[in-house]
Amino acid sequence: MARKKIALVGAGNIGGTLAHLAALKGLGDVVLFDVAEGIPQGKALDLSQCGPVEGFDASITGSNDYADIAGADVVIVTAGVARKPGMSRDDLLGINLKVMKAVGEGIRDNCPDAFVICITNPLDAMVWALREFSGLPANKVVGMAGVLDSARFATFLAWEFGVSVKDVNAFVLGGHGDTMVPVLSYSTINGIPVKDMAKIKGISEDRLGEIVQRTRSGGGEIVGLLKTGSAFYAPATSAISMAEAYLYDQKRILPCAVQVDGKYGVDGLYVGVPVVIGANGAEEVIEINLTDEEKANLQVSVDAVKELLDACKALDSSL
Ligand code: TXD
Repeated sequence: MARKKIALVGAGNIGGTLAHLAALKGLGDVVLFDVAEGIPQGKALDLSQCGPVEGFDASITGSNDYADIAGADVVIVTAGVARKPGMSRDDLLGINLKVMKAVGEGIRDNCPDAFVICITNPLDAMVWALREFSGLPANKVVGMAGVLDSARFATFLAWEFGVSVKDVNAFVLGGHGDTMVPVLSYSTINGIPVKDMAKIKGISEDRLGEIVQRTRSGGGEIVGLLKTGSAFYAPATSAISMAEAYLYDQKRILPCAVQVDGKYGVDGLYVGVPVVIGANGAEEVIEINLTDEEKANLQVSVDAVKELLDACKALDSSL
């Protein structure tokens, strides 16, 4: 059986970490693509030299030519620019929208059968635009945010309760950003609802609220510390878990940004919801019962995504 091919569009901090993880986990051969000349080639060379030490023999190459992503089974997109001082949200949206157009067309022309995972921010709008520009079926284009946001939530809960992260199952829905919805009612410590565990441990509702808030601003907390960039280890790990669910047909239920048609009162939007990921990509959106408060919070998140899509449509008349 031929090896799988993993194309990473964007060879920055997350792209490089993705390549390392994909090689370590033996997911397949890796192509790092970037518009910056030398960066993907240099990282590919450096990563290839991990092979003799780690004992992996995946081929890792760098490229500035879309032809090199031809036939990829999985494409993970991190291409784009980060917001810099003085840049408005619309400036950023305009630039990254153009990047999604180039990337979408590159995927359409070279690997239309791939499973595509978008990471570029603003996530919910960019994954939607990438689907539009690539023309791929919606089940094959998904966005990574929920796995990361849930991992952050799980980390903070494990620390608070003094238990292993392995026993924490935390759930975050909605858009990626300040409006995300950490769902306490579906979060458990090895099956014990978090709210019950909080009572057992004497942890107040206010303290749980602080943890929810820290999860919401989890990305910003890291940007504040790093100063020159955003998180990249956990975002890369999260996207790799989605790639594995697809490549190995694991049917995992993961919170991902997928096109929602009807469920959760949402129509034709990309929003973070629990979805079964298997060999057919995003196979089934799972609609869970939410409390009224969670429903209202999800609606705020959906409205924020809608606003972003309207801004994208105003910037690019082909959308
Ligand atoms: O949960 C999530 N979805 C996220 C999203 C969590 C963390 C970070 N998130 C976003 O991922 C972040 O806001 C960025 O939009 C992306 C990528 O983050 P990364 O930290 O990897 O950014 P870098 O290091 O700036 O890398 C971006 C690369 C860089 O090498 C550019 O040269 C390249 O993108 N780039 C392009 N590649 C291909 N094609 C085009 N047009 C292009 N433009 C820039």
